[in-house]
Amino acid sequence: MKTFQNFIAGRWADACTGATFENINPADTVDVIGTFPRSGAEEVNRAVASAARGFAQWKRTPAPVRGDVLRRVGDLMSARKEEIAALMTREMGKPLHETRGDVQEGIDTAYYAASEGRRLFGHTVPSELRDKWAMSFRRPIGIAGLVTPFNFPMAIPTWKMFPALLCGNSVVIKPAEDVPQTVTVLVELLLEAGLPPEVIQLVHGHGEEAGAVLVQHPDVPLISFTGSTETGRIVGEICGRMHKRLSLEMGGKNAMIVLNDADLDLALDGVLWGAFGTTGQRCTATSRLILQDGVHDTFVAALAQRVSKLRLGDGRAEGTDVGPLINESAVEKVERYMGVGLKEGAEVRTGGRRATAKGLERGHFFEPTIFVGVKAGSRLEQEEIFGPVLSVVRVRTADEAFTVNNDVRYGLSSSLYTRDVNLAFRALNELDNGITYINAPTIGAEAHLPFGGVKQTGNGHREGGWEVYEFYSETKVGYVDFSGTLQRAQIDTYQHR
Ligand code: UN1
Repeated sequence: MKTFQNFIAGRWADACTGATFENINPADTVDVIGTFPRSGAEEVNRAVASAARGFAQWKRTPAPVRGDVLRRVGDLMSARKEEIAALMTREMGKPLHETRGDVQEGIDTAYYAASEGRRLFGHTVPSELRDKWAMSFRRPIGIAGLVTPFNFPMAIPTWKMFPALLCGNSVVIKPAEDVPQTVTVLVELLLEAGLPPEVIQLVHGHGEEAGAVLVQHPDVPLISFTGSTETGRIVGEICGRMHKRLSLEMGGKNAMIVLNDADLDLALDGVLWGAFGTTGQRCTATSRLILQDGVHDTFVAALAQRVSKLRLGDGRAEGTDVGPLINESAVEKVERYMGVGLKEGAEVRTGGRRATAKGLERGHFFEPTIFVGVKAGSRLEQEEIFGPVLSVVRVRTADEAFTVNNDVRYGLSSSLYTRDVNLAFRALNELDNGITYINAPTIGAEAHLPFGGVKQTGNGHREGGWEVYEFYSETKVGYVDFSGTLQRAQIDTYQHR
C-alpha cells in the first residue's frame, strides 16, 4: 500500500503524530489506494507560516510570469490527462469519460488563468482636476485557504487555486478526505511547472480537524469553500467574526422544466445526463424534473425505460454509465430519502434500492431512482440528496413550473426545454438561479464563465470566468497629481459656482 504525504514548507512530510487515514476505492472497498496523513493544528500552523514566506516572494513576481507557470501546468495536465483521469476514477468512482472532463476543466482553467496574467485589468479614468491621473489596479491579498469537495477532485481545486495563484496569493489547500490523491498530483504538477515551493501547501485530513483550523487561522485572510450549506453556514460565521473574505459554493436543488412543446427526445437525453451523471453528486445535478401535464405520462414512461437500462459499475470499466456513491454514509443518506419520499406519498417508479448485483457488492452502489407524484414543498422536493434520485413534479402551466422552480432555498442552476423563444428569454429573467440552461440540462458549466448560485447556494461570489479574479484580488486606487500645485477635489473645480 502506498503512503502519501502533506506538502508543507517545501517538503513532503507525514503528520507529526504519524496518524493516517485510508483512501478507498468506492467501487470496490477492498481496494485501498493508500494512506494519507491525518493532519491537525500543528500541520496547518506550519503550512500557514510557510505560505506567508511564499506570499512575500510570489506577490512580487509579475502576473504574466505567474501566468507562465500556470500555462506549463496546463501543458503537463494535457500530456498526462489519461493517467490522471484513471487515478481519479479509482478514488472518486465516476466513469472515465467524466474524470477526463474533470481534468479538462482544470486544463481550461489553467490556460484561462495564464492569459489573465496579461490582463488583470484595472481602470484608468479622467480626474476632475488638471494634470492628475486616476486609476485602479489589482493587488494580491495574502494566503488563500481552500477547502474542496470530493465530486470534482481536479476541477474545483484548480478553479480556486489557479486564480488565487495568478492574482499573487499563496495557497493552503485541504482537499476532501475521500479524494486526496488528485490534489497530491496537482501539487506535483505545480512544482514541476516551476511554482516556488512555499507558495503552495497541501494539508490532508478531516474537515473538523484540519479544515476548521485553516478557516479559523488569523493569518489566512481569504477562504474559499465548496461543500454543504450546513458546513458553509459554520464557515460563514467564523469568517464573518474574523472579517475574512469568503467565497461559498454550497447546495443545490436544480430543476429541469419540460413543457408540452419541447423536443422530448432531446429532453430525455438531457435529464438522463443531468440527473444520473456523476451519480447525481454534482451541486448542479438535475434533482427535480418539472413536467407539464401534456407530456408528463409519455415522458415518465420513456424515462423509466431508459433509466432501468443504465449500466452501473466500476467507472474504469468499458460501458459503465453510472459509478458508485462516494462512501457508505452517502448511500445511507440516499436510503433515508427513500423512506422520506414514500412517507410523503411519492411513488418509486424505478430504482429505490442499494444495487447489489454481482460485481457491485463491494461498492457503494445505489440504483438510479425516479420518484413520481412528488409534491411541491415536500422534503423530497426541497432538500439536497446528492445521489441518483430524480423527483418528478407535475404542473399545468409554464408559470406554475417557474414558481415550483423558484420555491426552494437553493438557486444554482435550472433548465427549460421549450421551442417558444419568448418563453425561453422570459425564463432567463424569471428563474431564480445563478445559471439557466435553455434546451440543455442543469449541468455542464464552462470554465470561462462565472459559476455560482443565488439564495442559500452561495454568498454572492462567483467562481470561474473573469469574476473570480475580483474575489482573489483587492482593488487599489492610485491618484497621481503632476500639476505641481495643491488641487482640492470637489472644491477647486467647482469654486466659482
Ligand atoms: C459541481 O457540481 O460541484 O457545471 C461542479 C458542471 C460542472 C461543474 C460542477 N462543470 O456540472
